[in-house]
Amino acid sequence: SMPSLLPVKDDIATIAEFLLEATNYRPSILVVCGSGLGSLSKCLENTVTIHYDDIPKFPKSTVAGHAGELVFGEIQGVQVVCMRGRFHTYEGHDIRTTTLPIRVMCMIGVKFLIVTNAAGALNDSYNVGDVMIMADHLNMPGLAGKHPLVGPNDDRFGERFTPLSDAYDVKLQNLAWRMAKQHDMTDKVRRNGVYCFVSGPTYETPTECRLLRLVGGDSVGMSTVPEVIVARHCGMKTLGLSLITNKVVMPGSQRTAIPASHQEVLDAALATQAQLEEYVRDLMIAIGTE
Ligand code: CYT
Repeated sequence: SMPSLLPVKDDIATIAEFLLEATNYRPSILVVCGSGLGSLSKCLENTVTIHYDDIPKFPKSTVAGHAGELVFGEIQGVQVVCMRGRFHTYEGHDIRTTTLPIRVMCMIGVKFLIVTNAAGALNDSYNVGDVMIMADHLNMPGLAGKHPLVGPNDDRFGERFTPLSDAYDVKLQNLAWRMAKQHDMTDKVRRNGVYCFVSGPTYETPTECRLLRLVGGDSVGMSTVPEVIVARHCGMKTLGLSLITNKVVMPGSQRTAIPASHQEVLDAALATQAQLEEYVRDLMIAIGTE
């Protein structure tokens, strides 16, 4: 292969080395906690918490509802690391920065990504509190070149061209559906969902929502897709879950509809938290022991 143009020890390697020193955990699963979903780490035992501020070269998180820490721990012998707080491009981070933690976790041996987000429903049959199993995505900024893999390929992680037809692992989607049955959640877990990634920080206009719906979008949010792309580039298997926190406003309904707000998003997350914690805990166990 071509000699690497990158320095031998970059920020990713520096952070990975720091984390390998800071804990004996060697997690196989990374859980990225979306807005208001930091409690997904609550099920972990014997935890080691490391604040982003205390990690050399780690980006800084700026959004309310995002704590800004890594929680390492275990559940029934499965080692897991949770990111409580993620990085978004709308905070002003470079898109490569938003996905840097994924590569760090790849370097320390993580094989599975469970990525969660708070999202608006484009699909009118979805309700607030539903959990959408991601089957595909639409990367609006990515189609215009705002994409985390633009630039020289980093051969440490993967190849130049990454297929995304299998971005969301079918076995993990099926597992998530079986788990929904076990948890009596089939009325609120939605299969085969398409998540649309938009840049934010504004919520979408009614016409933008109609555009996304017309091409098959079921939910819309401001995260997740860059992380999934970088996870697939380095070969992680990915399960994506969207918590539906609001119904978007479509053209014609502005007079009666309530505009989206961050408080509404956090309130909806809070209302579903307890059930989602148990659901994701059992997914961690199932994925880690398979
Ligand atoms: N809601 C959300 N758009 C929405 O309507 N949580 C993200 C983006």
